[in-house]
Amino acid sequence: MTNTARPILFQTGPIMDPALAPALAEHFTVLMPEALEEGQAGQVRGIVSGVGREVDDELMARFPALEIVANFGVGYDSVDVDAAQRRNVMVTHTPSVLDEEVADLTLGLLLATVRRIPQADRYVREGRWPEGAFPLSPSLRGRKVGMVGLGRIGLAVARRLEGFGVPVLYHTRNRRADVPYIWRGNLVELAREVDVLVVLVPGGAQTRHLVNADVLEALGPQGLLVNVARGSVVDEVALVEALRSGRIGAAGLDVFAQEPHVPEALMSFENVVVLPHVGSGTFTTRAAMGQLVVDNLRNWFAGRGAVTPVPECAG
Ligand code: NAP
Ligand code: 8YV
Repeated sequence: MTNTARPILFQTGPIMDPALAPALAEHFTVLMPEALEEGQAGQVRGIVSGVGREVDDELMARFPALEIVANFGVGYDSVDVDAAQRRNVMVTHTPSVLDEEVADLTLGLLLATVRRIPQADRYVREGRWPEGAFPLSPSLRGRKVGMVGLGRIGLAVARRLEGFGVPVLYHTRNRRADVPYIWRGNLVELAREVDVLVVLVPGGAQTRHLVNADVLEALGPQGLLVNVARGSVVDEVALVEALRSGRIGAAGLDVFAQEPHVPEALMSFENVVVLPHVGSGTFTTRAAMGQLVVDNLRNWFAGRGAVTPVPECAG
């Protein structure tokens, strides 16, 4: 039978949505790591987690009454879903509500990288304009874009790219029958064929270093890499080397392997634009994500099941 008492949740750390804490506090007792007292672990029925904070078997083992892990974010690579399933624990995430926002940011990052917008801004602020005009930049005109991943967000990016008048190709494991874009089953072949790679696949073991030295080599000296997925998807050492040797032209990065640490080497390149993982980072979209976390937890504890379970836990 469902326990209807005010459920106790463990939150793995701070989450960047001002509305989330009060919304959770309305329905649940939320314990932060520093507030968890001896003897309370046995009462914890849910975990609220966020990107970059591991929810592994060891953490779940601390909470014998655990029923659900609600992840604030669509990407749930920091949650050990296999371990959760072995423990009969539901895992939820926040798909769809952030697609358009992340797609906007992706286009912004792409344009910022190819047209060197942050560099031009620095040029003006540093008072260098009177010395002469800002150097000319590469162009998006006449170039092809290869999507690495064409799911919810990738598709929203591809649709925007149609408006920019550039051909779109994509690489996924499964060819989609419902899109007009050309599919390539081999990522190196795709990289050879396009000028820009936009990475939007999930993180985790399956995609670790999917974008490796061979892919970067194939992208070529005029090629541009945009990564909004997870830092783990790109071999950062290979990326630094490709930039150092001019084997690729530029990179725009919203995500990194060891966030919030960004390798000094990456920041030393003038042709690299770095962002602090802000793909979904607006008031409205973070609030929508927070609301979905709350809805998942409320539905679950009311005995109505999860609203947006991760695919492994659905059905
Ligand atoms: P999604 O709808 O599940 O789409 C994932 C896409 O990746 C699918 O097209 C899938 O196609 C493809 N894919 C999965 N594994 C692959 C592999 N091994 N090789 C090639 N393609 C693969 O996910 P989404 O909602 O678009 O989100 C994508 C990711 O973006 C999230 O998981 C998250 O990590 C990241 N994200 C980042 C931010 C940010 O702030 N920077 C915000 C939101 C999301 P197949 O299954 O056919 O391979
Ligand atoms: C994060 C994200 O959730 O949804 C994802 O997978 O990467 C982002 O939306 C956000 O940065 C909060 O950590």
